Amino acid sequence: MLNDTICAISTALKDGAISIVRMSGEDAFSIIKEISDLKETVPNRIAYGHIIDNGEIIDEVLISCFGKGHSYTCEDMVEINCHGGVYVTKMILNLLLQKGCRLAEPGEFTKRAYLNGRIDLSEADAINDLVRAESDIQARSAIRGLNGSIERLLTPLMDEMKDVLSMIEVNIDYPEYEDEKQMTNDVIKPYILKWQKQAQEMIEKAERFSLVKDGIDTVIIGKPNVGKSSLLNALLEQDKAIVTDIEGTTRDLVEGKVRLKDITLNLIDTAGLRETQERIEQIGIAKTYEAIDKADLIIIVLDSANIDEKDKELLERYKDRDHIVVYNKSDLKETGEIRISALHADIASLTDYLNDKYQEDIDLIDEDVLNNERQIALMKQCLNELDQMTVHIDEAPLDMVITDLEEAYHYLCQILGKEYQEDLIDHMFRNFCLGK
Ligand SMILES: Nc1nc2c(ncn2[C@@H]2O[C@H](COP(=O)(O)OP(=O)(O)O)[C@@H](O)[C@H]2O)c(=O)[nH]1
Ligand SMILES: [Mg+2]
Repeated sequence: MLNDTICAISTALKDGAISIVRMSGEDAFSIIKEISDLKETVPNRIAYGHIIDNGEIIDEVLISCFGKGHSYTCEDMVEINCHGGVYVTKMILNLLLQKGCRLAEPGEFTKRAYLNGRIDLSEADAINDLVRAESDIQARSAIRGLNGSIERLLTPLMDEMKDVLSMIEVNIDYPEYEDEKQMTNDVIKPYILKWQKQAQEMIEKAERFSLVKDGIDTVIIGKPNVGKSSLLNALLEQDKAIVTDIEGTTRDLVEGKVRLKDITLNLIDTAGLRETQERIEQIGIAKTYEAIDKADLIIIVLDSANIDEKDKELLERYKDRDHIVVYNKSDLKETGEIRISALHADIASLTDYLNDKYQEDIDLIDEDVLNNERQIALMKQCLNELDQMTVHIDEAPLDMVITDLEEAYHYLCQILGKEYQEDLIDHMFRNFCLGK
C-alpha cells in the first residue's frame, strides 16, 4: 500500500529535549491541520504551533511541512518537533493514528523514497549503514554510498554491457543491415574478458574493505602458556581471560572486540594447542580448530625464551593462511621481528604492524567500493555468468550469448534495485529502524 498515510516516532523513544514524529502520504497536510492550530500548510517552512486534542493543548511544537517531490519520501510529509517526553510523544502519535494514519513499518519511509525513485537501492543500503555506523570508517563509507558511489562504480560497466547487448540485438533482429557492426563471438570475447576482470577486482576490493570496515575475525593461537590470554587482555585493556602459569587454563573461547586506530579486530583467545587426555581441554582444542577455520587472520604467539619443534610445526601448518607471528615475553628474551611483552601491556610493535598491514585496505575509503554483503553477493553472481561465458563463448550461438549476458546485466541492475522484486525489497527494508 503506497497511498495510505503513515506515521512513526523517528527519534529514540526516551526522555530528551525534543522528539520528532513523522507523517508521510496524501492526507499528511489535512491531518496536521485537524490536530493542531495550524491554519495553512506552507511547504518547506517551519511553523510554530500547538497540538490540540478535544480543545485542549497537548504540546507546543514546531511543524515542518515538505511538499511532494521535496521531501524524504517524495510524498507530502510533516515532521512534528515536540517536547521529548515519552508520554507526550506517544500522545501525538496516537492522535495521528486516530485520524487515520497507519503506523509505519521499520524502514518504510526509506522504502517509499526508493519506490518513488528518489534514491536507488544502494543508497538505501547506505542510509541504513549510516544509522548503524559505529566507527569513523563505517560512517564515511556510508556517506559515500549515500552520494551515489555504487552507481558511479557500476555505470561504466553497465553502459558498455548495454551497448554490446543492443548491438547483438540489432544483428539478430535485422540481419539484412549489413552495414551494422557484426557482433561475432570473436568481437564479443575481449569484452567478456575485460568485464570479468573488472568484476573480480570489484569483489576483491570490496572484500578487503569490508574486512577493515566490519572487523577482522582474528584468532590468537599457540602452545599452552605462551601468553595468548595475556595478549587478549592487553589488547582489550581489561582482564577478560583468566591468566595463570598452569597449562590448559583457557578452555572456552574468550571473545572481545578492539578498535585500533582505523581497524577493528574481533578477537578470539583459544585453548593452547597440545596433546592432552583431559576431556574438557580436548573439547576446548576442538573449538580452537573450528575458530581457526573461520578466521580472517591468525595471530600465532610464541614464547621468545622457549621456542621448540611444536612451534615450528604450528608455523608450518598455517604458513598459507593470513597470519602474524608474535614473539611474546620479550622482557625475558629478545628475538624475532614483532616483539611484545603481553604481561607488561607492551604491545605497540604488534598494533603498529597491524595498522600498517591493513593501510592499503583502509585507503580504499577514498575509492568507490561495493558496500555490503548483498551487493558483493550479486556481483559474484554476475561474475559467475561472465565466467561461464568465457568457457562457452567460442562455440556458443549468438542468441545463447545474449541470454547469458542479459543475466549478468540483470544482477548489476539488482545491486541498484533497478528491477526490483517485492520480497527482496521487503526483506531489505525490514532491517531499518522505525521512523526511518
Ligand atoms: N615474563 C612474562 N611472562 C608472561 C608474559 N605474558 C604472559 N606471561 C605469563 O605466562 C603465563 C601464561 O600466560 P597466559 O596468558 O595464561 O598464557 P596462555 O596459556 O597462552 O593463555 C602466566 O604466568 C603469565 O603471567 C610476558 O610478556 N612476560
Ligand atoms: Mg590462555
